[in-house]
Amino acid sequence: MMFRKLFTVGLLLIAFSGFAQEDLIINTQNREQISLNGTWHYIIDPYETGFYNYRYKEKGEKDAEAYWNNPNPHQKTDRKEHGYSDKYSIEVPGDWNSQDDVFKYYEGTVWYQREFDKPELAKNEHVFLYFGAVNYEAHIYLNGKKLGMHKGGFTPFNFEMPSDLLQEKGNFLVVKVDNKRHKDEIPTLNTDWWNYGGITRDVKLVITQQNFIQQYALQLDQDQDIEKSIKRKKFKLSGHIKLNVSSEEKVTIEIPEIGLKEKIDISDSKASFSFDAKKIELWSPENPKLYEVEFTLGETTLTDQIGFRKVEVSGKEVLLNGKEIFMRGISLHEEVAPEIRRANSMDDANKLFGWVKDLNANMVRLAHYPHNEYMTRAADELGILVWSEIPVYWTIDFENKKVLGKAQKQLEEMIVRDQNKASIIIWSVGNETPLSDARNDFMKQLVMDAKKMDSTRLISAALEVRYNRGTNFIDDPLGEYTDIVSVNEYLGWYGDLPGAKENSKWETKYNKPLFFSETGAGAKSGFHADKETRWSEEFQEWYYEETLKMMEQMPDNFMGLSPWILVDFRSPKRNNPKYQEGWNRKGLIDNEGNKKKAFFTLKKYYEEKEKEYQ
Ligand code: GCB
Repeated sequence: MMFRKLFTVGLLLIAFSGFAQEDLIINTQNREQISLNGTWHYIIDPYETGFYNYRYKEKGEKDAEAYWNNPNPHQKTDRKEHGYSDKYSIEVPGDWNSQDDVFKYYEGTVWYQREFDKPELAKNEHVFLYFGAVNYEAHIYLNGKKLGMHKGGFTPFNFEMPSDLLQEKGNFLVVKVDNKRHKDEIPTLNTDWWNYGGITRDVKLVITQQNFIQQYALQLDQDQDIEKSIKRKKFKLSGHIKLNVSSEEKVTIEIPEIGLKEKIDISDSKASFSFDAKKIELWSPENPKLYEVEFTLGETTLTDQIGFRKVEVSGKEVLLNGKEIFMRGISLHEEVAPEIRRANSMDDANKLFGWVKDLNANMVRLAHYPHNEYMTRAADELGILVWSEIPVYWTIDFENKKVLGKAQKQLEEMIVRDQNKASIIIWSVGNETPLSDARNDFMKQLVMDAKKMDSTRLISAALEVRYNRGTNFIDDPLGEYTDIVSVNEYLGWYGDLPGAKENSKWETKYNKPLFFSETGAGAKSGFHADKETRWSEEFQEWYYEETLKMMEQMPDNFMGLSPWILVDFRSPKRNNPKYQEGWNRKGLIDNEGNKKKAFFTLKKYYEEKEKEYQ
């Protein structure tokens, strides 16, 4: 096959050594693994009795009444005040709220426990314990020893299981999970979504060689003129690789389908590279082509399914593979509304994306936190463009430097996990954060961090509109730094009626692509009345009609929208006893899966838009 090596090897400069998520193992789906999903035991511990002694100090490691220690009594005189039992069982993955009524409104500590046998290991093999996500704070113990802790409810983490700690049989694994909200965490105390607690995503043992490929990125090089590359049928790929231990090695990257084979020299555990590739079929919503890519180190080959595409801003337009796109988007939460639980499987992803396809959308805003990896894998396969976000939402403690560190860590975990997903074209660093100097600095820093970490995607944030006497001003200072300017717009729901949209004017300070990251109105499915009656399907339909008309009169940099929201979702803030009952009703689909009238209004608009941009 024809390919030419332009440049290989170079020390990868890690820009974020201060908070780098260097240990995260990516693409666990395609690695040797043993699932620890299934039935675990639990203890509800609102007073954190298993963690603190009666003087409220963290218990000593060997304390018999620390809940990480196996409490089975040995003698009849033993005093035991805790224990794990089949009577108190819970499924993993899964939020606890949906599994038993005692958990419905619970926020606090729950201890999870299960046993497992040591996997059969060949010489030099290592075992890592991997969590897809735990909301919010997790402390992990194996056979009475602490492996570590992690904060952040929507991103993955892993710890190595030291071989001298692993027993042949009955390893006693305990996770302390705490979903209490705090002012100085991300998100903070106040959100408009349900604070589902628990081990919400897959848990697995990942078996590796002593030295293995831990992270990598492989993508179309951002610096090429994509139209020229397409014409010449010659593309430049680039990326980086990181091994888990520092060593001089060679990694081979192969894409058998196009006969590509490249050897990368690794020095000091890292390498960055670039090389040419021919015959690449680019990934797009119309043709979500994924290639089987093989990364080989020594005797071990790790495969991945990777699509290649280029997204960029050119003046007021967003180009995908050199062509202007219009984002026919929809926002969604990671929730299976009919079962009132967090989504956590490929089936769940397919169900949600089935509705997205039905709406004739080509893009999703995964609000307001990184969704599980099934979602981004499914988006890659189905050809759905993705906006992925960290939960820097509303009134974060912007003055606090430590809080910035927490946001940066979540940002990095999100990017590292999903940097090879072609579907993700936008990283968002937050939503509706209130203006102040501290906030501006904080948010600007996140934008800069995201850009440094990943130059192959657009960076944005959902900003607010300043409405004054009939004019909508887009002038949030953060807009200067983001690649596209995105705003949430609710005229006609929060303030005034939908008819007010007709004469409203728009003024934007920025000559960049303009995206509406939210717009929407509530409706109780099945409630019909005249269009001015709030909560009726007709009101919501009217809101959408007016909104879409208004969108057509936008400045020419308007390039898409992701209305709020695909499905009604649980929120503790929504307490109208007749129409809400604990649900945010802005869904186009209700919590039982029924489509409301506005679904069809937006669908029709998207059908027209699709034709217009063909
Ligand atoms: C917003 C928020 C979103 C809320 C929505 C609403 O602007 O970004 O999280 O759920 O409004 O329904 O008010």
